[in-house]
Amino acid sequence: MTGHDHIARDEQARAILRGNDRGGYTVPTAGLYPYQWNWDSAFAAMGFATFDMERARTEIDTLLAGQWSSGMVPHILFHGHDPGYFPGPEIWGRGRGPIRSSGISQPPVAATVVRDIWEADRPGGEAWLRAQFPRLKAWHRWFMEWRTDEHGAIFVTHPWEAGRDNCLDWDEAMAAINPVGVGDYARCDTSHVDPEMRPTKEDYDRYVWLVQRGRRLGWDDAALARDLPFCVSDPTMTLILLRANRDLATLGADLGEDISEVENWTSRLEGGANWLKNPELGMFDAVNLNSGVRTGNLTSASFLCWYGGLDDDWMLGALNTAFDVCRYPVPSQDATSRGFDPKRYWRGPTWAVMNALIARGLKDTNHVAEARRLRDVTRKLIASHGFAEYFDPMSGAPAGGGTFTWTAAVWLAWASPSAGGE
Ligand code: 2M8
Repeated sequence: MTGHDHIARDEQARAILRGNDRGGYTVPTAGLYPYQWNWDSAFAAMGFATFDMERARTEIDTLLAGQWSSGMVPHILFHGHDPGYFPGPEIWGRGRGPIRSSGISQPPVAATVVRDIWEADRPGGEAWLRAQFPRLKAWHRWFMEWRTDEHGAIFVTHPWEAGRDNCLDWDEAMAAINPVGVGDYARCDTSHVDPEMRPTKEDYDRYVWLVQRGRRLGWDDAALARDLPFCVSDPTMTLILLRANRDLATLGADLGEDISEVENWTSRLEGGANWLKNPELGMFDAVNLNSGVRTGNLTSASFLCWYGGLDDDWMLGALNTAFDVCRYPVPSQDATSRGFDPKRYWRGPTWAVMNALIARGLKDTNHVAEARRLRDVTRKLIASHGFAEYFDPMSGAPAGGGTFTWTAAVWLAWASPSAGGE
């Protein structure tokens, strides 16, 4: 990118955020995802914070307003009804929160973004932070209560919970589910996007079957926990919560709160994160708790180790390999592996949003050159191929939805030359 080309891109990115703004919350992209998604919203706030701090604070406030009394913050908030998305509120059921929602959560990026927003504008944000802190703490407590395995790693009970819907990490656990009685349903995603870029019908049968089961049990955590047909410890959740929890402790200390409980969670999560390192193969991978099998997949979530504060030489070598093999790393699935599919969603494509998290971790653990390299390649990717949902790691071809909120947000906050920083 030369000269002032990025100024036009910045303007486009801001226009995407404004265009996807539905009044207090931002949709990931019009059509394909017409509601408020949890971690997308945290990234939207990060993007808004570069030009409209008040709007950034509102985004977080609206997200956390959907919190259930258990502390869980749902992965989708259905503020209205849009027949263009499946499965919508009528499939998830009434749920247990003040706003109609899904019954599962998503990666808790929010506390980290709240810390960024707070540190960028303390005078304007104190009352807001005081309101968000107890909500964030209750949400983290819910993870520790209902989603922590015996080692301290966070497990997911539905592939949608980790946000990496159809990644190879779920294959074994998904194959063990027999989606009996799932019935007929009509998907909407494949009318918005090329089916080659989306999960398969076999995947969707199981996604829907798991939702039907949760609804039948009234989304009651205790009832659900008695037998979890899908239960996989996951590096995305574990490493993101680990970092978010440290950020929550910093926020609590700033507010003069007692943070001992939060610090205990951090120690537990550190144990879990270390346990996710595959002792034979070297990467951080997922573990199917129902079979005890480690998945052995090197995914973009593996590279979140630095984001979680864990330094790792093996992973640094793997990052260099990803740069050698792909024009636009980091692929969501190791591009040298048999299961790699450069177009299909979380089974190969590069996601700018994951790159932003990976680079942030690299920078914080003093791998400044690698962080810069990843930023530069992501800058080139977005500058040449636009604000797509995800990209082919070999050619850079855009895939999935367009005018995507989180891609625009990470451009503004990190990848654009205007974002500054290293
Ligand atoms: C994708 O997931 C949704 C279900 O939650 C879907 O495919 O319908 C994932 O990429 C997820 O991580 C993301 O939050 C969501 C909205 O961008 O889309």
